[in-house]
Amino acid sequence: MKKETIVVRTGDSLYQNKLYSRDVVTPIHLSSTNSRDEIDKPGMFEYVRCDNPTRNSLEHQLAKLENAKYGIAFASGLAAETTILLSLLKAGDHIIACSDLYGGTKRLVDKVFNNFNIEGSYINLTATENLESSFKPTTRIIWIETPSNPMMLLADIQKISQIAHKHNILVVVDNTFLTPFFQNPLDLGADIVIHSGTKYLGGHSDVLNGAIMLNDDSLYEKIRFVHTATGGVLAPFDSYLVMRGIKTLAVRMEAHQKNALALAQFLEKHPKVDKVYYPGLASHPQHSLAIKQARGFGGMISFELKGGEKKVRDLFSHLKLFILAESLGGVESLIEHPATMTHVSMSKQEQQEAGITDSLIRVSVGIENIDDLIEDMEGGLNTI
Ligand code: P1T
Repeated sequence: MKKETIVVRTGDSLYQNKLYSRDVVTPIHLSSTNSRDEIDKPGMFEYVRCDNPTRNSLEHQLAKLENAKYGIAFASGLAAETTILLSLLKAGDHIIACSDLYGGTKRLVDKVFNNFNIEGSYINLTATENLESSFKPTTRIIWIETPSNPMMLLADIQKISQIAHKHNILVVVDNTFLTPFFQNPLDLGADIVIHSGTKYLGGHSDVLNGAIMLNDDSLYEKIRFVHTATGGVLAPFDSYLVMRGIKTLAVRMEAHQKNALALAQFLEKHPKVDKVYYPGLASHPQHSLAIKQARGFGGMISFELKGGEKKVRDLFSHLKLFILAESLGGVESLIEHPATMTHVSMSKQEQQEAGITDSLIRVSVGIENIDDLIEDMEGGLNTI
């Protein structure tokens, strides 16, 4: 099945023709518990934290989307990340991640897991030549965002997986930015894919959720156990919202990408813009890797404005269509300042090392008419 069919049909396929009502759309099963015939004879479902028909339908669909054997739905992207770290690490272990990763992920490792003697190292994963020199005997996981948030750097999933596996290190890829519509990390050798489904999977800025997809049976058992044991699971109503969002993932991603490319090309030519970071531009240093490992470039752009934070504030105050807000991946265009918003939990020095300057702006390009978006941006840039 092609992605356009998977997004529309697989979520409901577990239920179609099976319920007495013959619903075309999976119902929201709100029951928090399920009856059984005898004490030792539960039915397929026992208790909502363990399994739920609506959530299971979404999980079935999540797996199909990433060409995976298993999908697991979480209450947030960070709940998914926490569950991976709790399932696979123990005190004394070490994890390597890209230097510009979502600030909340870095905070989770450095300010929560660090209390349990888990250590994080943050390195540039665009080059793989020196990767092995950053390995320690205790390194268990390489955590990749590609494209990374917010610098839009790419990491070669296939190469990194080959190197990591020689050392029995697991590769986790956060596929939030490209979504399974454009990129399937498991097919490139990664062990686990995670998503903040709050972004493109949900797609309408109205539901917090996270996902893990993977193939390995024993990793699945470990992660599923912690999912149930710690309880960061996705609620039935939210599972329904994510499934509803996924049905339009294919058309939305095409539209996001078309608009993002046009806006990136416009920004690249504007005299008040210093640099544009978008993997779909020929000027992106890893444009050829983007073409090699993904089927698209996505809808996220970052750019440097000339003139620093004051100019950024000026620009934001003149924009009418771009909404000043954190998050990304909804149908509406959002704009933000990583240094003071999404990545504020990083120290100034960490921001500098990651390339997050005071002039950096991140845009989640929506699916509005591109002429309106460019007119708004042009008006703002010409006024400051
Ligand atoms: O917000 P939550 O669903 O818990 O997901 C966390 C997360 C994980 N991975 C990536 C790449 C992310 O971008 C995020 C959340 N990011 C934002 C809220 C943001 O504005 O970048």
